[in-house]
Amino acid sequence: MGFRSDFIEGADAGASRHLEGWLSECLDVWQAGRRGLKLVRICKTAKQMIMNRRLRVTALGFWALVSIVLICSCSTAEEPLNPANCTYRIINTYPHDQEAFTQGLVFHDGSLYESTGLKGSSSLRRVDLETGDVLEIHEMPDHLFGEGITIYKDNIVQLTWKANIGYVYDKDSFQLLQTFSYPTEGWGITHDGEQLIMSDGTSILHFLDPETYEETGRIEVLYSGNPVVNLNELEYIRGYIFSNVWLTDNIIIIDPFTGQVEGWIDMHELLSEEDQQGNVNVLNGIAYDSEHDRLFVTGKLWPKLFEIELIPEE
Ligand SMILES: [Ca+2]
Repeated sequence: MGFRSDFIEGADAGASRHLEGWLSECLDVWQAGRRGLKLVRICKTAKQMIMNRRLRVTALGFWALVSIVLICSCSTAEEPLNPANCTYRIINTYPHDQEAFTQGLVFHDGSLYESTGLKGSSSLRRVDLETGDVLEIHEMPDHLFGEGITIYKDNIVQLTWKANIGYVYDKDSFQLLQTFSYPTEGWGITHDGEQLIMSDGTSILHFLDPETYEETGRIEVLYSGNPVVNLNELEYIRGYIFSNVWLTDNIIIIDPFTGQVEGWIDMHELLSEEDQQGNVNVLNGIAYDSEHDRLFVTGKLWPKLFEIELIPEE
């Protein structure tokens, strides 16, 4: 989580105040200019650390470190994600297997990966985005209910709903490599490059070590001070956690450091009335193509999968 760890302590108080002021100014300027989400988040986090008086190196050293990161960030600044309330525009529409009770969705190296649920029809799939064809499938034992997936390095991690077991597969062969256990229900999972992030159907998001699968921390997701429960499928996108909220047509945008909901996306009109036939179930499934900045969403037993562009509300 970048500067999440408390690795700095004991800085000179005066220097800290100066640094805090500078970082606040930096934060305001960059937020106003919307010129780099990474930069804003680095400043924000650094400021929080100073406010918490958890510094462990000198302010001078910290200043140098931040400066280096800022320079690097400036040279690779990506379009900032605006975590405000958003509407959306449909960019592309693709076929989706209407037998797929979507519980996890990931886009990786040009392919879509999907986890499906329901006992007796749970699976892990690699799917052709354009055609919706299933290219590879691992069918789970009938007693298991598949849930979220994420791809970390060469592995696919798949949760199960109430079995308290996670499955780790080779991402290419789908060969089962290992299992691990967790005490809660398993709903959604994603990662930020350093830690796995898992939902369990409550308002809590768990951070897991991606090697040991041990919990390293957790946050409660809050909106206006109130817990947001039923957090479901997850996707980490440019510094924020996107989450489906079960039984709603909303996706929320969560600050992974504070747990605060920074934005809502109302998608109740995404699937047309004519497509809402048969057993169509709720919106669930968010995947992000980081290479081409494409955002995909679908739902359980939906006939279509959509690429959408977010449009911040004025
Ligand atoms: Ca996802």
